[in-house]
Amino acid sequence: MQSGIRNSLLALFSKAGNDYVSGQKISEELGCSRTAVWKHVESLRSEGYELEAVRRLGYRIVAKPDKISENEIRLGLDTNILGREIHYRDVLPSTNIKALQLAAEGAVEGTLVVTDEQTSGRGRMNRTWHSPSGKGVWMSLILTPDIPVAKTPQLTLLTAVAVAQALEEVSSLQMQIKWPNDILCNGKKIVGILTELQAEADRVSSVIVGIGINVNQSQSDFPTEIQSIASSLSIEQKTMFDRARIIQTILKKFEERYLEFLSDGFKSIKPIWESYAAIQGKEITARTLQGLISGKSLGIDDEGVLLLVTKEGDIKKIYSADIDLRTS
Ligand code: BTX
Repeated sequence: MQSGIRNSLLALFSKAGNDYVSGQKISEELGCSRTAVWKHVESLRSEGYELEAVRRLGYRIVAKPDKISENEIRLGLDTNILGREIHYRDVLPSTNIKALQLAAEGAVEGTLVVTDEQTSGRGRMNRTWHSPSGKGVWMSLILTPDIPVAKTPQLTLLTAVAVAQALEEVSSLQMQIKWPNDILCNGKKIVGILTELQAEADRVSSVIVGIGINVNQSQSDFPTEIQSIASSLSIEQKTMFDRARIIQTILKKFEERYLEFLSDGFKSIKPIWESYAAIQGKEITARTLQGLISGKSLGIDDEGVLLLVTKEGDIKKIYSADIDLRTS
């Protein structure tokens, strides 16, 4: 089926929601014969759509394949900047690596790189991010904000806020953000964020925001070494989720927060971030490149830097670290 016809047909079903769309209506809207309508419906079925056909009423979609193609993401996407270019591949080594390459080639702001499976998914400091096929959202956004390099860590916090808001909307689960880049659900890691940068002098030329979300994994899908720290939306909510819808919701929330950030700066993000903060007032240890610093978290300052008060009463600013919650 031609992609134009396929998109129009899916748009018709999408508009109808749970209602049936008659064969007559489809043939009128698509400008094709009734026999062609039947062929198009069969072709959707072969892609994994389940369509119910009822005499005199018509057709309706009862189940969509859990696929993330460019079309699935575009259909129903409600944004102006984010996702105007979508680069989808079934398999990529890492969406961040691909996005860095596309950005260097001049990709437009808002370009989305997304894949079903990563073979070399990356975490911070060259750690591995487990990204199996068919189970998660592995995506990167290319942004070109006109901001100094020093402000880019704020984009990691902005991303965490937008993703937490989107996941709460689609799942009704409660999210928490562990500074700077983890999103937790019931104390387990559900999302990782990796922000990478291309800069000239002190100005940003592009920021790659990589987002990894565990969506439909069961506990045994995780490698043993992370089974006790990782979880997925599906494990927590005991249902499966539509990954294309998750991506659409993230792009929508992200665009809202990003436009606020560009016009008002980090102060528009800070209070929302604080409402999700998992470590506020808690005893923590920050593992920084310079060594361990322990104390009580005072939250973030107006620039998004983590503040910590040691037991000697010194206030330390933490720019980059892994955070451990202290139990003793
Ligand atoms: P991070 O360094 O904070 O976390 C990496 C650590 O998290 C690993 O060492 C491991 O312990 C644990 N881990 C690995 N995989 C998973 C998983 N699926 N769920 C929960 N915990 C896990 C976090 O780095 C940043 C991750 C960003 C991933 C996205 S995916 C799209 C984009 N492309 C890419 O290569 N990376 C980003």
